[in-house]
Amino acid sequence: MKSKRPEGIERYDHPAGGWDALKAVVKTLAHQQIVAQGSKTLLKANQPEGFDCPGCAWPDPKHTSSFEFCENGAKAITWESTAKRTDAEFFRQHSRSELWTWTDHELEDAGRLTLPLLYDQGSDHFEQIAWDAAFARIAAELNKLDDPDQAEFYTSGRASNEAAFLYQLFVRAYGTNNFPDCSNMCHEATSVGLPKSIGVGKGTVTLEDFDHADAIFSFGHNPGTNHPRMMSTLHEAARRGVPIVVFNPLKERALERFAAPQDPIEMATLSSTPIASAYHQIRVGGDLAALKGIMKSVLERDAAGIAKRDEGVIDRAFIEEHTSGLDELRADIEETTWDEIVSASGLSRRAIESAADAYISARNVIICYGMGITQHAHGTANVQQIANLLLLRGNIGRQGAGIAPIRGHSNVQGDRTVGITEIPSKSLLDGIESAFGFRAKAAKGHNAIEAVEAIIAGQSKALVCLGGNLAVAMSDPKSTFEGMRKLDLVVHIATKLNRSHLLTAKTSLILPCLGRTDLDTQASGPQAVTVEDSMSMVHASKGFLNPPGKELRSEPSIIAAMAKATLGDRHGIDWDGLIANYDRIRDKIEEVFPDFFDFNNRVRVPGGFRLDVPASFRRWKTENGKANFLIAPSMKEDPVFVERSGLMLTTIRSHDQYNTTVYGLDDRYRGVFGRRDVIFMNAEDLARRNLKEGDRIDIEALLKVDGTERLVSGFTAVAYDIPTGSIAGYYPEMNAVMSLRHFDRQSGTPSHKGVPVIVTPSALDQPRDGEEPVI
Ligand SMILES: Nc1nc2c(c(=O)[nH]1)N[C@H]1C(S)=C(S)[C@@H](COP(=O)(O)OP(=O)(O)OC[C@H]3O[C@@H](n4cnc5c(=O)[nH]c(N)nc54)[C@H](O)[C@@H]3O)O[C@H]1N2
Ligand SMILES: Nc1nc2c(c(=O)[nH]1)N[C@H]1C(S)=C(S)[C@@H](COP(=O)(O)OP(=O)(O)OC[C@H]3O[C@@H](n4cnc5c(=O)[nH]c(N)nc54)[C@H](O)[C@@H]3O)O[C@H]1N2
Ligand SMILES: [Mo]
Repeated sequence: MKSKRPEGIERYDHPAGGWDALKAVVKTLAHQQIVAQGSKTLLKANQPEGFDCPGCAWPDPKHTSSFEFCENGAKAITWESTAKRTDAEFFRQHSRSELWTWTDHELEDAGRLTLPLLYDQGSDHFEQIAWDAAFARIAAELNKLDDPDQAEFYTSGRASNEAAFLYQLFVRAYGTNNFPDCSNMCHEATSVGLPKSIGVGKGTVTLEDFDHADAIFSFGHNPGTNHPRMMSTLHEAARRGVPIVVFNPLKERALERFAAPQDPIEMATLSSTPIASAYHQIRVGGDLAALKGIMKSVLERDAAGIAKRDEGVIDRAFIEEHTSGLDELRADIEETTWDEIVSASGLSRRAIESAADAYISARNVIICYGMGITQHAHGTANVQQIANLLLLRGNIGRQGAGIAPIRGHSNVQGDRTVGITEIPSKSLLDGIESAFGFRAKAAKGHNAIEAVEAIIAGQSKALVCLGGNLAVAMSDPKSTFEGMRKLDLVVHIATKLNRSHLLTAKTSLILPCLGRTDLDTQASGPQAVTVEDSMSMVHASKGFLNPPGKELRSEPSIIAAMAKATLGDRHGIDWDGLIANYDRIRDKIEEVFPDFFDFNNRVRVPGGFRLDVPASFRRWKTENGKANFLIAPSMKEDPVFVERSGLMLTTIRSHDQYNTTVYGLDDRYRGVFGRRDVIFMNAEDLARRNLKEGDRIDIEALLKVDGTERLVSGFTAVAYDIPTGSIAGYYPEMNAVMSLRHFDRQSGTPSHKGVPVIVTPSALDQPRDGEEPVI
């Protein structure tokens, strides 16, 4: 007899996409009370004359003429263009303490923020404050600090280039480089790893390159959920017969098969297209080993070829002319045994050799990767091994080949390009000096982990957040929350209410801003902003919906007003002039960053323009002027872990969330409905612990980095197709088992995808003294 599955856990056999995706959109529109104005918005997303969808950073095809359907893009847009509002009455009714008891979903679902708010400790309520009074308050608090380095300025990756540029200008003029950024928790391993390998911290491919690829490799990203427009590209490639080789511990449905909602035949016949030609269910954290294994196989075959006097399989001419370090890499790979590779990756030698075959057989190869690669203690090393593998066959800097880090937030790459960085380069400081006449500080500031640690230690006293939900996105909410409550000043510029806003300090303000879909009108008329996608294309985005209220202001205008109030006429920057017409901000961006030459004209061409990525043209901006093969120190994510009988936890996004924004409680493709309190485990791992599916379990961090116990209790075990030794749970719920000290030492990226844990029957269900056991 088939055993009953836990509540809300079902088999989901449909392909990704298809009618279920269309149905999900209709449901979202209804839930957000979207009226005609809002539903038309969907048609303007990612059109040459429309706005940039805030859903992801996947590029738009050059000649978009038809609406590209994307379920999760639709969710992101309707979530922002909702008819729901939080107004003065809302905050009169609900105290801060009451709101704290709401779920993350309920907080954001209350609707768009419409008023500038100041928290009143006496009444425990947020109350409306006039904009000028808010700015005066912020200025007074910031100017009161002994040192500008006692303030932290966080950026989440939705901010436009214009907003981010003004923000970094304000913060540098104020006097610090403390720029914690969501990118520090995301693709920092790319930004730090690739410059040493290929001289630029960005991907080298364009969307057109996918049309010329002969094989595509995908490591650790889930496009069906997190960058669904990429599915059009993969769907097309699969239909052309291009092998798509996937490395992922979970069988993500969209990487298995996909029905394109744009394809009338697939929709009418309920058919779908297989996507992956080979699916390697790697152990969590096993990528370094798999990559070394593929390279080992490539080098072995090359040696065999040379012995037989053929030309081998690596690109000798390219390696000779363009690279350095192959001998060292070869020695490292030769030292790594197949036994080690097989045990660390969880894949058989044959499986790895078959991937090497696919790699060698293809003339042009693109490797795509996401958080499954970067959010590891060896995130930077992972990224560099991907670059090594590509370099072996000259797969960087020519058509149809290259490295494709799939970015997260829609403008996370742009924010970094226009100056959000805690480590300013000399050229950035020179640029600011020539455009604005002051020399900004050069000393390194704080990244995200360092900022939170400084807040917890009481060294930093003020926190300004340009969007995001830092406290919930970060590891170790217990310490993070406690730290933030001790601040003197906290300011959130935001569209929707979230838990970070409720961590009130001595002075706490929430400032409501316009989103991507909203019309932004300044003195010279309606304004457009610009963004940069994952493939370095910069284009304009113009909202057109009536803003949710009269009081809302644009992000650039809020930043400019904060700067003006704080700095007075220090440095003589004409903040009002810059805001009156965003073309003036773009002129200044161009002055600081010459790569944006002729910015205002080039961005008016539909589709925009591509920033220079020297490695795409085999210009290597590294210290030695070459592309470098780099060695990874070790394959073991965490040596302590290997010696004990723990499990490696990875944290993943459900289909119904955008980072800390929880749209709903379903994760359709994984067969989870109406809940998030589950842990995916291999049946053998359950049995070994005398557990069965449906049991309640506790998950505890194995590494007590600072002697602290970190655990979450009462989650439900779900038997799932995942390698033994690996388990998965949802972000952000699982952040409570993570220590702030567990991160990639090279890039500072938290190890969100490699947390050693132990799983035990839940203490909540254990009989206490004198109690009957719960059956
Ligand atoms: N709808 C939606 N879109 C989004 C987001 C969202 O939350 N919702 N977030 C945005 C942001 S900021 C980002 S950064 C991106 C994130 O996009 P992704 O990079 O796709 O992020 P994750 O969901 O964290 O999933 C990573 C994938 O890696 C796999 N994985 C986990 N551990 C490992 C491992 O050790 N090795 C390998 N090879 N794979 C592993 C997981 O099974 C999962 O399929 O998406 C962006 N777009
Ligand atoms: N365990 C674990 N932790 C993770 C991750 C993981 O995979 N696992 N992923 C990490 C990653 S990749 C990232 S990028 C971070 C995300 O960290 P953040 O970027 O800080 O978090 P978000 O959830 O994207 O922020 C959501 C909030 O942004 C605000 N917002 C939305 N749109 C706008 C806008 O247009 N303007 C402004 N000003 N505010 C807006 C809303 O108030 C909303 O509540 O989390 C990281 N944390
Ligand atoms: Mo991200």
